[in-house]
Amino acid sequence: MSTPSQPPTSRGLFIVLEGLDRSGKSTQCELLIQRLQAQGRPVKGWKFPDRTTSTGILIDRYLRKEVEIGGEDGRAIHLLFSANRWECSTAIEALLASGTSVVCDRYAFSGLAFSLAKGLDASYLVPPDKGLPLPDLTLFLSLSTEQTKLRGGFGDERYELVEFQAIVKGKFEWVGEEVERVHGAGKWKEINAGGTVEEVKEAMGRLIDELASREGGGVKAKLWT
Ligand code: FDM
Ligand code: MG
Repeated sequence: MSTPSQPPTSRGLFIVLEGLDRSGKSTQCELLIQRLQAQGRPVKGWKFPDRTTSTGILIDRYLRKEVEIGGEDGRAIHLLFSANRWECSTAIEALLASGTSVVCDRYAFSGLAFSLAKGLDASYLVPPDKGLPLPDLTLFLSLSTEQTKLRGGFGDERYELVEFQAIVKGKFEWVGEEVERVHGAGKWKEINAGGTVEEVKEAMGRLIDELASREGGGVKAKLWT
């Protein structure tokens, strides 16, 4: 007699939140994690740059302006941010395969938008991230430059300048179009982050529930391929 077969574990959902500083990403990541948990899905939060890994420790020092990495030329630091993702990619892939969903605060799209804003070319920037786990959905929390200014409270880290953030915002628009061109229209959704915490949470929740009802589990695919 054969043993009853286990139902196959459905793959976890890989959800990324992107947006400018002060857009409420971290709060909304937390709320999304709570929502998925309440639905009985195992879920883990992640954050890029992951400042806890070997490359992340160096990136953290770079962002806090304690060290220079390549100076004005942004190529070395771009590769380091990408390496930081690769360093974590096996662990993320294992979580997803085991049925745990991952909610990630920033990913390769920040890498692309920020480095594009420094004037580097996409043909240089995209290849290092090619083959990373592809998110099932990326939510872009969009906030006008004016609203960003009103929220204020930028810290002292590198890139935390209103003028630079405005350039990054424009680059994110291009990145979103590129995601849709390469991976299809459903993979990138813009959310108006100008509402209250509750409103943004509800708008995101609707999209996630829709994704979950469509996919059940996530779909294994690779970024930019
Ligand atoms: N950033 C983040 C990059 O420039 N490239 C990347 O690949 C990633 C993931 O690092 F200004 C930038 C974006 C932000 C800074 O991010 C640190 P947090 O979310 O403030 O830790
Ligand atoms: Mg920051």
